[in-house]
Amino acid sequence: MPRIVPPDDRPPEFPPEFVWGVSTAAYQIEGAATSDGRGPSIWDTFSHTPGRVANGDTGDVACDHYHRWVDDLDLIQALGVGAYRFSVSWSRWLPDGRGRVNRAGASFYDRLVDGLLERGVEPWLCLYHWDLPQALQDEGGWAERDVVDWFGDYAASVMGALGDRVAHVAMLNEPNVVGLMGHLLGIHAPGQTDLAAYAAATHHLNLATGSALSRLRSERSDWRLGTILNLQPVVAEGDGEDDAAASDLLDAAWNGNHLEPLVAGRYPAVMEALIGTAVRDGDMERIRQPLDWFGLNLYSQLRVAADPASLIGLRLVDPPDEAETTAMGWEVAPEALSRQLIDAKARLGDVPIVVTENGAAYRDRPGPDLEVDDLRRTRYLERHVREVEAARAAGVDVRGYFVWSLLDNFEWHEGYAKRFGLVFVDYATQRRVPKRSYRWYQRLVRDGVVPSSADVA
Ligand code: IFM
Repeated sequence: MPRIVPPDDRPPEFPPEFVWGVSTAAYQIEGAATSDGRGPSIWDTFSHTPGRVANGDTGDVACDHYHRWVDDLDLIQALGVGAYRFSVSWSRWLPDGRGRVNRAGASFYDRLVDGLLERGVEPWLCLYHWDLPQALQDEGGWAERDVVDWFGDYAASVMGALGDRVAHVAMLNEPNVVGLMGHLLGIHAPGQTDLAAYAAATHHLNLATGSALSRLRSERSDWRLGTILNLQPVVAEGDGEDDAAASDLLDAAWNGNHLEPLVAGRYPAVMEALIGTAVRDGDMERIRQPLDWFGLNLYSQLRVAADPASLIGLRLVDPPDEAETTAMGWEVAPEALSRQLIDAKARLGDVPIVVTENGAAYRDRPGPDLEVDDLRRTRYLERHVREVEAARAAGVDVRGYFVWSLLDNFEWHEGYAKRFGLVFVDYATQRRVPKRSYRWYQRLVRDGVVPSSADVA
């Protein structure tokens, strides 16, 4: 696909109503894993299993946000963003996954929401960011069809309590990662490597999304309901027919398995035989629901080649030597963002799109006072925001952009070594120190014009 260039060389500009935000997730920042009646989640179990997470790291303490949320909200306010996307920990809300609400846990989110509103920051609430209650995993988790109702009841409970102050709600964050990494590759919780579990979980994640969307919509018409997918363009290395087939398969597994059911009420053709085993009459209609907004998370692109020796006939290809990569090994490919936005518009039609995550991990080297001159992250963000501008200029209705992440945090199976924050966290003392990228973003949000990363110290 050709590179998209803005129509002229004027500085990119964003209108005042454009939503600037930062994103986090409960298990990655809250800590307080056993405080105030929180029940265990699959990530507690997984991270406490030796060998699962780098360095033996767990989310037990993380950024201790559960106790330091006031300071963290002050950092958000000083950043100047209009919105903060956070997730609710299902097992903090419902320790057993269903039934009894944990009042102390629920009141944490109550105070958080009030604290945001007092600071003029709009809460964007994500109902599920990967931390399924362990009690529900013990009954089959996402591979068990009952999870659709468990999730719907939990969603209704959270929104029943917070929905008088929270309008923007996302159902799930990145169900493709939950399915692929959690149930097929086993590198995320619950650590399964089971094709049947993957197929069932994939379908139940979609069904839970659609069912909760329609349930919440029937309860209140002024909630702005959406969901969040991680989509990445797939690039075939090689031009053989088998490379094209490999690319189609990866595109279906990574992107299509969740986007196509949502917008078109069907699975990608190459996936139908596998996932169809979990589908019952009427399911696809339940999944295909109108959205008030669609959340796109994008970090990079995927390169793939045919590989007859692999079980599934493909292998991921490393970026070329000359390509710039982040500490995750992900290729820096800003143009993937405008391409993906344009592609998403083609599939979603008029649904407004919000970039709900974009950011980069680097090996930040703090100075003597822990200050971090993260020019590479700042440059990464600058280049990606320019692609958002390019996509808008090309007619895509992008309404907002959220940086991942406010704080350095627990990066799942990579532990704490991978830092994505605009704010450096010294885990020994829990001291927070804004990085150069924080100041750069502060200026962008203030002016609505993309500053050059070189101009912000
Ligand atoms: O940290 C994660 C986040 O939880 C989901 N999206 C990708 C981020 C970086 O890996």
